[in-house]
Amino acid sequence: MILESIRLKNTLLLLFLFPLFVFAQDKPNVVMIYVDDLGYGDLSSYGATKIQTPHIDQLAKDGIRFTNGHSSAATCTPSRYSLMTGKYPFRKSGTGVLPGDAALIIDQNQITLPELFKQQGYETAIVGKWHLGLGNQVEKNWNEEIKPGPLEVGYNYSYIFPATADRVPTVFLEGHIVQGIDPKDPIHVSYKAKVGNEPTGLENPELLKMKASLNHGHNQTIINGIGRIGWMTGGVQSRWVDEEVTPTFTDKAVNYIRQHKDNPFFLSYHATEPHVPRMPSTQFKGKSGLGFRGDAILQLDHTVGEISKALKDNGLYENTIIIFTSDNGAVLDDGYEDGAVTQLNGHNPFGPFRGGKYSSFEGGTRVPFIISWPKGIKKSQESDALICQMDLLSSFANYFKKPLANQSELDSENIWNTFIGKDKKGREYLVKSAGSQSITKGNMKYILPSKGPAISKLTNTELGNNPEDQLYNLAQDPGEKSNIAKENPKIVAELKSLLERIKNK
Ligand code: NG6
Ligand code: CA
Repeated sequence: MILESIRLKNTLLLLFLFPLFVFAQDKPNVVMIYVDDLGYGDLSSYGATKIQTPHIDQLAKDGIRFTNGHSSAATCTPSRYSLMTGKYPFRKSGTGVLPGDAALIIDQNQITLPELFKQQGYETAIVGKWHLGLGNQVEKNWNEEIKPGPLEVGYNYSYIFPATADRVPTVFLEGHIVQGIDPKDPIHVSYKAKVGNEPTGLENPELLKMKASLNHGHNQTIINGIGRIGWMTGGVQSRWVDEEVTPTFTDKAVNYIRQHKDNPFFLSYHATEPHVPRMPSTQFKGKSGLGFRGDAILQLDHTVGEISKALKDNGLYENTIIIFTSDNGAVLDDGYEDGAVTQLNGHNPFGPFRGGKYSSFEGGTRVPFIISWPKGIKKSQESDALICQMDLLSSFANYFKKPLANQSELDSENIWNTFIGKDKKGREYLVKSAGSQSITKGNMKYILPSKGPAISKLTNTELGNNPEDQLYNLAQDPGEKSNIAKENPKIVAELKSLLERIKNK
């Protein structure tokens, strides 16, 4: 009798726990590998022949490779803003490339991609580049807690650097705290005027281990032999050594996976490669034969391999969704003499597209976009559906069956079935922000007239600016060589008014 009642109790307990157990196990982990300035043609899975990226290519073999995937903008901050909030960057002013001392630009009361996962019981973390601002104002004390930041907009854990690797302060923050702060050597940062009396690239070029390109402005405080944008003094113990940045981030990501293997997690790994300054670790220096930019891509591929391995070693790979994409297209000379131009060796980072980072042409925003999920996506698929990174927010909300309260304000669309390869159709249209805005609908792409320069003198990029309307048929002319606006006034008018409507939504 007693025995039976214990048995019954156990059965009831099991019945009660079973659904929880199954559900917890079933939730896929998500690893978002968001990289910096990687071009459409930079991966062997996207046609590169002068460089091999086997670990990233493996993700495509284990899932789906998109050929019409986009960031919402051709630079970092606005693309990241969209990824986080599901909104076009032009909905908010101040979403252009931020200086290293900028305040947080994400409204804490709105849903974000990591917040969505948090609401579903996930552990959420970001490791890597941030570039969305920190604190409530520009003037801040880097030697005390700095907030709001990633922890206030959806992440439970963060290990980041504030802006870009070429901007001061060149420090890591774990949560709210700069690592290695020392009250005897406080950090000061300014983007207005020199602080302290440390050497700058402008005054002491003989101290540089990598020269800055002419006129780019990477000639302020020298850290680790590299001139930066912005001035910094103090915090010697906090400063990174560029060669160690990626090994540090990789370790953090791998440890995070190990430590969270029993709970569903959303991990954003925001790599710094191949953004400038390209200063790979000794293991990769000189390895690609394409200069430091190529070496940085090999280093990135290695990290992706380490992340995949950590997932496999912990039995998580099958049920982890890995999303791999880049915040904008490729650029060669973005501020330093690092061999990107002189040792290009026939490598084509732009693939079949015109323009690159900063450009309204496809090279600005059409980027590698791969999703692997062995348990949920058929292997080795390819899709030419029009998709954008900002769609991840509404798509995951749909996957969790949690429609977003503010969906009507968002530009993010639910294209979940497209992301997992069940639907070959993506968005109907997409607006992209670069120098001048463009809209793509079906095969047709319209670029608004703009008086800006046709070519950036600094980076030698075709920016896509033209005082006339531009219309391209991307199916026939992916390289946007022949402007067919004059012959197609009706399509131009239609796309122009659609663009206006979206902007005034
Ligand atoms: C530009 C920098 C460039 C890079 C970029 C940001 C100059 C002339 N160029 O202003 O080197 O830092 O900003 O890149 O200062 S992004 O990928 O983070 O948007
Ligand atoms: Ca970038």
